[in-house]
Amino acid sequence: MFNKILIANRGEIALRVIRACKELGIKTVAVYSTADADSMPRHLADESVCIGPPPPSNSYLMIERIISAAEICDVDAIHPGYGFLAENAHFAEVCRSCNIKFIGPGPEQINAMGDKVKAKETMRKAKIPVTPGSEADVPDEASAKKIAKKLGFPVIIKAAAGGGGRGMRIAHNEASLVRGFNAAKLEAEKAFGNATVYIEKYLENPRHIEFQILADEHGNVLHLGERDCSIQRRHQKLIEESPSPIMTPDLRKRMGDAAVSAARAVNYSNAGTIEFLVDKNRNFYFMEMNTRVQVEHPVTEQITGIDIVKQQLKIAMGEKLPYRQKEIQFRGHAIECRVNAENPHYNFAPCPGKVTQYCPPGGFGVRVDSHVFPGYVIPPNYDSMIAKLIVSADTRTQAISRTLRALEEFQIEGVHTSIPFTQFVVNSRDFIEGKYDTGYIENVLNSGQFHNSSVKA
Ligand code: MV4
Repeated sequence: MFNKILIANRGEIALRVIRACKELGIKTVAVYSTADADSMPRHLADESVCIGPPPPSNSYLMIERIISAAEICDVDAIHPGYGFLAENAHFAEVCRSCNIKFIGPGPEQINAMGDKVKAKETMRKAKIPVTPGSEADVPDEASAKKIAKKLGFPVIIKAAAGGGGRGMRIAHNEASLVRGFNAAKLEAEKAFGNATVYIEKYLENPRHIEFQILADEHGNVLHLGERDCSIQRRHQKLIEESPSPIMTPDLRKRMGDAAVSAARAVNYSNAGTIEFLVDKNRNFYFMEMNTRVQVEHPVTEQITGIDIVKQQLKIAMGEKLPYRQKEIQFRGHAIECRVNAENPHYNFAPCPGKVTQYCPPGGFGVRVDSHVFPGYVIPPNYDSMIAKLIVSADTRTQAISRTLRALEEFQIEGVHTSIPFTQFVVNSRDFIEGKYDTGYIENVLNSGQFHNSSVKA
């Protein structure tokens, strides 16, 4: 049993973890940078420790300071949230060596999934469909050409240490392949200190559908259904929903089984997400696994009634999952809209600063996860997400009406937000009909119907 844990994060997810701890009777320690001295997580935690100046590299990424705070406060465990150190195997290792439980999988599982080439290899061996492509690192231009010829253009070049879209290049012919291969290697070396790349057949405008899983330390693995995360701009998700408009009971069974096998293949424990690409013919391919709680986890909580963060804590305390797969029921429909402090009319430029007025929506089926309050100053140093609106209803149609109602109610003044753009998308015919893929937002912006200074006419 945990008496006290430290939350190595900030913003809404720090608050989300503190709330789960309070309900479980676990005391909390918030760590904060000087930019977050006047923040909700700091004030709601039982104790707080300043770990440095605003830049993440000098605060939320400083392993020694976080471990020092954990030792001084005598915590049993650390919850990393998402981002920052959440998928840092070295951090998980340091926690282990200091006898502090890392609330996540072990460094072995983080490593196994962090290297995307290794992860795909493991999945192939576990008979899970993976995107066709090179079965190992691609060492040089000559082998890149050979693999591309075999796959047929277009192909996509990805960084083995990447994920989330960084360091990717698409090639439609041999000339762009050679350029893309070298550019991807350089970018990967710079961004991840690892120039290893691999090549896949490029699927045109797939859907991004991911499965939430929960796995305990006793070998029990469950999936909590899918989230359709195809509505994204430059690899930043804007809207997530469950169920996916294209899901069928048969596809859910097959993808769910694959997701559970993926977790078992690496002896996983904790909450996790298996990401798939799904093509026009509903073929699905394993893409990567995220070994953390995700931003969009509330969508799944709303349709299953399961508190994923509490389950993470219980799993880390050594408890067994309290359900079997057949007991998991999916009820109704949930949609999450991320609210970012950015100007959608001006190339989505970040817009930090003081929130002079803040009045979130409410009512039946409306949940807002946010650390913002009137007078809060959004620091320029971190991600621009300031709130998540999660709406649930019996049907997708009702969830869309409720989302539009709630977005209309949401009053944020002092900074620009992504709300007007989200309203435009949720109101669009193709979204309403569930006809969208990962190219959707780009198409909406290129259509010129939403005024955006950066997009050429
Ligand atoms: C792909 C792909 C098409 N074919 N791989 C983007 C994020 C990174 N994790 C992998 N990504 C993609 N990989 C193949 N073989 C298209 C994407 C992709 C994408 C995937 C999910 C969500 C949004 C996306 C937007 C553009 C490209």
